[in-house]
Amino acid sequence: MIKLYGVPGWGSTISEVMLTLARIPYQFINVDGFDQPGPQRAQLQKRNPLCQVPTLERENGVIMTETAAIALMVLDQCPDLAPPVGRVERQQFQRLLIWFVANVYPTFTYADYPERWVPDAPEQLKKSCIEYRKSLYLWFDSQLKATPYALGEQLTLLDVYIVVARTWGPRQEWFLANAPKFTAIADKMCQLPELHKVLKANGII
Ligand SMILES: N[C@@H](CCC(=O)N[C@@H](CS)C(=O)NCC(=O)O)C(=O)O
Repeated sequence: MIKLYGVPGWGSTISEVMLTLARIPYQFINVDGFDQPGPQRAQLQKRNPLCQVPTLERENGVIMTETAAIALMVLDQCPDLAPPVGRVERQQFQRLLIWFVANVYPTFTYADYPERWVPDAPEQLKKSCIEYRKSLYLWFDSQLKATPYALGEQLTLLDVYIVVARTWGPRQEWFLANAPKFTAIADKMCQLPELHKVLKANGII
């Protein structure tokens, strides 16, 4: 079985929800506290030098990191979780998947640990990353269909980012006031019975 190293509610939730949708079994290994020196960090760093969650270890010992790569791995087994080849929605799926991890995710890398990057002005870096992230989310929301999912009637792995990231900064109230489609998609995902257990375990519902 896949071993999934993570922390409830953190980025590992994205991979947990993806695996759950694809009905791929996994064993969750809680590495809470991994961002400080200690045994949890050592356990993770051996597998992923970036020391980030999610980090997956496959049955054959192969390590998988990066939520977008994990999405592609899941799609190999469950292609229905993306729009079909040849549909215009597929390009939008590919674009927004990579766009999110290339642009939004790094704002957390810098804003969550600003003292690592700018020890003399951590608060300034944190503030500017959070403002930049808001501007990214405004554009992202404009790209979503929300009928009822991000790309239309079919649930895709893009929707997984939305339901998880809605609980992170700038937080639910900001999304409600500024990103109505993002909010509607997250609400819809929260209602899916097949996601109840995993979303609850991660403090999302
Ligand atoms: N590009 C990675 C980002 C993963 C990531 O930044 N995870 C955060 C938790 S939500 C983390 O592990 N942060 C600790 C750190 O960057 O030191 C992905 O898409 O999986």
